[in-house]
Amino acid sequence: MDEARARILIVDDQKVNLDILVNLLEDSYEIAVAKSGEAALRAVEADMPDLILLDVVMPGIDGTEVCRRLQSEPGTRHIPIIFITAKSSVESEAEGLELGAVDYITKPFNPAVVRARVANHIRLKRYQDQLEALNTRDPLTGIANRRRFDRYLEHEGRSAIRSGAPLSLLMMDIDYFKPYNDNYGHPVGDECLKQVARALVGAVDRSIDLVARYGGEEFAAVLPGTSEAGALKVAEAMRKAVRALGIKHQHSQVADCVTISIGVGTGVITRHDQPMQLLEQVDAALYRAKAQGRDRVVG
Ligand code: GH3
Ligand code: MG
Ligand code: MG
Ligand code: MG
Repeated sequence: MDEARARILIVDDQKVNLDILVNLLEDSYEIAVAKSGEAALRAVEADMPDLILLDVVMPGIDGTEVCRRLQSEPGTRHIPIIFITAKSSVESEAEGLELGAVDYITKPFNPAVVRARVANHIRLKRYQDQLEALNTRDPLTGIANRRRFDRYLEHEGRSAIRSGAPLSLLMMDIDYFKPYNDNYGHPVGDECLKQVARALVGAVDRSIDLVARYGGEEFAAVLPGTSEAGALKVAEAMRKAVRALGIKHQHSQVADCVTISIGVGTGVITRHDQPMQLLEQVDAALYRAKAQGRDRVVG
């Protein structure tokens, strides 16, 4: 959630209830509505809201079940849910909160109280998003950090086991970066890292491909559902993109500009420890790329 208006999904099977809440909140938020539990789950998948106002009693998948399903998925667990319902018993309220809802509002409600509670939860959601960004983004380059890479690799490893699709990994390392730093200075080195990061991210075109700063002047990428031939192509595009930056490097022994070496590996994943083994294999390929002269891709 950025500075743009927060997005709220309102779920209720009765149009009159939806209309009241939409009227109450549409001046301050981007509103989406769903008239059933099924429609709510589809709406969340299509466009992740910042907050959900969820009716409990609905035919089909009811609010309790919607909450349970969203809470059980890592991708949707963080979306705050406020139950808004005519079920006013303390037992229902306790059940809703125990399911993980952040709040429980009973009908008939006071409009000012609903607005205030929604505003509070949206504020908390913004803090949560900021914390998540701090936790998963590299502060220098702005791209994913190692924590995010490790998490994504584990996640994609699990889905590769289910799908049987190949998983490819890349490891990139800037050539002769120590002499670059030593000669041009650390701030210029930092600027170089930013430009290289941007070039690497620009070389992948699918949103499921993740490029991360793995550490120092090393980067890594997860390419789900990608064959070895596809991964070699992406790696070559990255190598060329970094060369095309034309960052002057008079102390490199391989070119007069900044270059990178890349290790590539592809595996069909059948066990949970395989992605980490694949990463070690890719690291070994990177070392071969260095030994064979740098500025190259080795699979
Ligand atoms: P090779 O071609 O074998 O990769 O040689 P290299 O000089 O790149 O390898 P080495 O691992 O010895 O050097 C990595 C250098 O990266 C060391 C350090 O000065 C630099 N470095 C690591 N992190 C940062 C950073 O955040 N900012 C800057 N400016 N430099 C960094
Ligand atoms: Mg209802
Ligand atoms: Mg290195
Ligand atoms: Mg290096």
